[in-house]
Amino acid sequence: MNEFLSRAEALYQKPLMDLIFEAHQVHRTHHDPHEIQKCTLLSIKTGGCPENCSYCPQSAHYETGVDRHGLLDLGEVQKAVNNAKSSGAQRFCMGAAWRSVKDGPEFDQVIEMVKMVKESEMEACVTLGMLTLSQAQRLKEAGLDAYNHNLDTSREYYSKIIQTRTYDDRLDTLKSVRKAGITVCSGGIIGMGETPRDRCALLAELASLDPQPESVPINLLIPVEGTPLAESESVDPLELVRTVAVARLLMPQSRVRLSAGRISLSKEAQVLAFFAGANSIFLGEKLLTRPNPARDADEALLESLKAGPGLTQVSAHGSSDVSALGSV
Ligand code: SAM
Ligand code: DTB
Ligand code: SF4
Repeated sequence: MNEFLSRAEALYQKPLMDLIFEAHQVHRTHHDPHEIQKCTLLSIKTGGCPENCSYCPQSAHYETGVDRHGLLDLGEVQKAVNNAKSSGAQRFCMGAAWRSVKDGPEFDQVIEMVKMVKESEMEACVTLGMLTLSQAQRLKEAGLDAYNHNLDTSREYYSKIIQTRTYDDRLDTLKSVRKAGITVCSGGIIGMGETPRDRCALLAELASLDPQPESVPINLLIPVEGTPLAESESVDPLELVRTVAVARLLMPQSRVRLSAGRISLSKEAQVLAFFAGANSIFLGEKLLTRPNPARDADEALLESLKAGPGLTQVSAHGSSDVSALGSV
């Protein structure tokens, strides 16, 4: 852990150009720099959660105006799975606002949902709160590929954000997930008032998991009215880029997901985050309860990564044929 922490701190403080250059080189050695994984999110059980995570619109501790909804039925999930598949999603992630999984008919229904996702040949991921080893084993048998459970922030800052369960509870769940042979998806949030040192400590904590998480979601706080973090100061997008770059360097093989908060980022900031090592996003106009970029904005984002436009194109100022320039 300490070795990762000192590395993270040294990297985070580097001149930005050096940091992203280094991160991009490592990115290219381990990943196809042209490929961005497309994931879709579905909230299968919304609101009324007994935990008090200070950022979360779904916590029952705060008045946030989120409409509570019990577990979706299988027909509703099938529709969402079909839509995701036809829009080109590779991974389908389902989230439930639970403190922990309880054995019984609701968990049985989630098992059926996982099987549905697998039948449509997408990767299946769920995030259901805390989990025991036997529950993880049942999810694995149903075909689950990944379990998302975030550490969220540094061990030191965590108790300022959540008081209803501990950092070690989270690490225990990740242990069960790993032991059951499910891949680990774990990351955090930036913009909750943490220091750059907290960001480094979070990344060091994730990097010291052995093996390292296969997926690392980096969420930018979406401040939600009614939560204790509603008035949080927004983070400079370049701090997010730094965080992504350090994640890439500490965890060369992991997929780094630019998760919540893309809606507040320019196309250019997102492209810079991809250059620094992010290679996964959520598509679709809603995350769990909060908005995500519109479909046309994301199409434009992904299009902008492809080969450059032809040299003859119509600009706002009319036709500009570059091949004609030489003859002026
Ligand atoms: N209840 C489960 C749990 O906490 O493990 C799963 C759902 S929970 C909503 C999944 C993750 O969403 C959280 O760990 C947090 O990182 C992220 N999240 C929730 N609210 C957010 C917000 N307002 N801004 C950014 N990320 C948020
Ligand atoms: C993750 O790290 N981010 C996603 C996913 N894992 C489940 C969730 C983001 C939620 C944003 C707030 C909302 O939509 O309610
Ligand atoms: Fe509940 Fe998860 Fe929200 Fe925390 S983040 S309040 S556990 S839904």
